[in-house]
Amino acid sequence: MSTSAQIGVTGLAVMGRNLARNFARNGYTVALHNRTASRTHALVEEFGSEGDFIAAETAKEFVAALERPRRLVIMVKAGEPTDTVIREFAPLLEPGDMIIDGGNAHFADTRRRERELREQGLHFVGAGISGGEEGALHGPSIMPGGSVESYGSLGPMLEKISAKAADGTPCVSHVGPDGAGHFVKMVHNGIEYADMQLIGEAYQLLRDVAGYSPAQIADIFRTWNTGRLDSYLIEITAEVLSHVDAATGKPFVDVVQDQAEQKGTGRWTVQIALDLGVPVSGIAEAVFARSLSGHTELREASRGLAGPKAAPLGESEAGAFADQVEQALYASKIVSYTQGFHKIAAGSAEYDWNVDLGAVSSLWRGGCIIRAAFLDRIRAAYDTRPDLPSLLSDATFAQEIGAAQDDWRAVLATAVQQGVPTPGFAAALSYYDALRAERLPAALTQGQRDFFGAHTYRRVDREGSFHTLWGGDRSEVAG
Ligand code: NBP
Repeated sequence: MSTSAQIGVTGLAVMGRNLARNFARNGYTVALHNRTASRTHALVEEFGSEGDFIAAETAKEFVAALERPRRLVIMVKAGEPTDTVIREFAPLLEPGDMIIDGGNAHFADTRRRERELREQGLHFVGAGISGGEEGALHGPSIMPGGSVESYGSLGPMLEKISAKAADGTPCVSHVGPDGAGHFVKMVHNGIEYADMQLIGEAYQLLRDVAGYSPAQIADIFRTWNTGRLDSYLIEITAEVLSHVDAATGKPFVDVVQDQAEQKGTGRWTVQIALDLGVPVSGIAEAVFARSLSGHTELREASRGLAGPKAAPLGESEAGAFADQVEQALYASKIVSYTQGFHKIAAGSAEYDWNVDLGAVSSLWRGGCIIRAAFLDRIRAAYDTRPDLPSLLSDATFAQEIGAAQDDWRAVLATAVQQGVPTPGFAAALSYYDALRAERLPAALTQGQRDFFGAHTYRRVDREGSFHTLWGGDRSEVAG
């Protein structure tokens, strides 16, 4: 068996197979392994001409085929299978070797695995990979964590196989130690949930309020895709909306069941945001909206509930309304990204990762599902001011969202009057209004807590904590 492979991939389902082909197409010799050997042989049979592959049937053969330091990519189902594979391979490796987990692992698992393998002298790189199977083959966006040393060896290879932004920059960089890469991938997916929900709300408003057909809405999205909303998700939305079902001749979107699932990374984004105390309300609404859509019996039982009797817009008003929806969508998108980047900053502070937010926006500019022209602007905002407290503190975004707010409010008012659910738009606007508010009702909340639980409160005019004797003479004492 040759020992000339610069990289090995174990786990050759859609993602692993395409990633292995991508490495080979870029001139690397790739060792291949899969639990079920037939997948390994099928890859070589079908795509062997694309580059140099070394097919291995056993873990021992696979490890023996790798040049040192070994670079071994795991692309198996996230969770227990990843631990099983690590247990199988780690004893066969030597200090300095690298295990790269390209699956959608929970960042806490990545932290644990990195710690355990570091004790054996091995580098463990939790690498978030986005772009689906097409991205894996033609260039994904890659978010590697792990040690700086491992990136020194692995980075140039990842840079070669990654997507490139419009300016030619590879969509990969070292995100930070241990679980930082998988954490950032998780937030990427949370933002993806929010982007998709906001686009869905825009679609439903254009359909139910403005009365446009799916084909007309596809054209509107195509127009939007030439402006500041230019992005992969807007582009594919137009494709999906203009697709006609061959069997019925109906718009494709009308023959698909309107139930979506929420799982894995979207849910984790919200769960961990709660742990960190970061308000990712737009992402949370997107996860809940998918969850609600799946409660078919509940929805069936609620069909008879009363709704408003507002008339839909006339043809002449529809065009102006579509322009307002574009403003609402863009403003809500700014808020989603504001929340997502806040969450990354909070994770980075909690785990001491020192994540460069500008670099994250840069590596999302190509290859991944949320790739968008918009990310160039986020990059510019962090380049101008790396310690930006929030994207909304950037002068350009503040100006844009300010300019959009009248239309944003008008769209939400119409949605409410016409009974069209818009949880993403509404959560985004509430977040914006809450951040800019002079006073929030949290003062009343503190009063209530002090009343029923003597939890104490702080005053605006003096240091210290205080308690009011609510059951007595209502005088104030030090808390
Ligand atoms: P799957 O997530 O469907 O996993 C299938 C692979 O896992 C097969 O190679 C299978 O081997 C292997 N496997 C399983 Br299942 N249990 C195993 C075990 N106990 N020991 C060894 N191997 C085991 O594959 P995928 O869709 O290609 O995704 C791979 C990873 O990439 C996942 O973590 C996924 O979340 C992530 N990801 C996927 C996408 C996407 O668009 N699909 C995008 C980004 C990230 P077998 O052939 O012997 O059954």
